[in-house]
Amino acid sequence: MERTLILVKPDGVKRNLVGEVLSRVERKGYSIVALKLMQADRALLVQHYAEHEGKPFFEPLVEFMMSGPIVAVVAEGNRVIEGFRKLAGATDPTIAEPGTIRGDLARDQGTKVVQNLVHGSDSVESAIREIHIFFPEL
Ligand code: IDP
Ligand code: MG
Repeated sequence: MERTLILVKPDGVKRNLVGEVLSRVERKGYSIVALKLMQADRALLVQHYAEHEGKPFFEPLVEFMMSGPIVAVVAEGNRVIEGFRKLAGATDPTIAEPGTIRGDLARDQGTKVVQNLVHGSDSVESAIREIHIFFPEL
């Protein structure tokens, strides 16, 4: 069965949207198989966002992700990687379709990094890599 890594980012936790995000995942029919509230440190985030190192938003992204607790989740189901990306919507919350997490619940805050509530793995390879970073015990 396919698995994906979902993160509720610090903006989502601060706005008390953890239940809203998890509810959408569960209502879609995916199962939550691991979950933790945690404070991510720089080393973990640099590893997680390695593909973005060198981009102008990289440092703001790491700072933002360290700005408060996050919720890390492993969800499971057939095509859950693609399915959660659809639930999340486009990276830019202004562009994200209404009906999606980002489209319904986030907007442009004028910050250097886009604050868009959630992360979802984008491929099978990414999911395996990212789940191992956040849940080495799995
Ligand atoms: P994704 O989260 O939709 O997969 P990625 O391109 O992997 O988007 O980017 C990771 C995160 O970095 C985004 O969710 C967003 O928070 C931030 N980000 C991506 N592109 C930009 C940008 O062009 N400007 C500012 N922040 C960005
Ligand atoms: Mg991504």
